[in-house]
Amino acid sequence: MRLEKLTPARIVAYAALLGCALLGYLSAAPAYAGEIKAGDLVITQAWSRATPGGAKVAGGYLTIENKGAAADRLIGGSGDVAGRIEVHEMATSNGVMTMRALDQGLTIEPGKTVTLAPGGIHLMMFDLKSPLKSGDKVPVTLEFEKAGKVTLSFDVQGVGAQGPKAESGGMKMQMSPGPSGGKM
Ligand SMILES: [Cu+2]
Repeated sequence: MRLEKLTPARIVAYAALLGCALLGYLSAAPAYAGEIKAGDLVITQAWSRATPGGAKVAGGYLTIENKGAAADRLIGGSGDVAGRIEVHEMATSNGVMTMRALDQGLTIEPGKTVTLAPGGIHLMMFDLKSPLKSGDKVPVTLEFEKAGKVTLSFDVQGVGAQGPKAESGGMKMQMSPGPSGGKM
């Protein structure tokens, strides 16, 4: 009989295997480990880029999902890493890349997911106190109109990174197609 093969020892072995598979899955999906909930908002994929040379500015990128019934707004941020953090928008007009501060903040409509990414809307960190190095986790406090203050860490990637590391397929699907060819 086939069932004879399923000895207790074998069951333990299977369980161990399953455990390893699960662990492997978890470590391959850091997006979930880095998920931060604040009120109706779910924030994932907070990342930044290493700063070359003596650069005093850096971008901050993240994905914000609004699971609530009312709009919220990302107003700004603060952190020890930078003298000042603003919400910025980058756009190309007549072939020229321009960047401006969103004085009214960034609205996240209910039921919508907004991704801050290179080439589009981003957080701008000014007057960096020290260079960002790949592998760093930079704590920053974001301020939302309704959800209030939310502290998270930017995962610092390499200088030329265009996205957060180890994106799972599922997360990629949720990301809106940002403007192409963005530099930051
Ligand atoms: Cu900017």
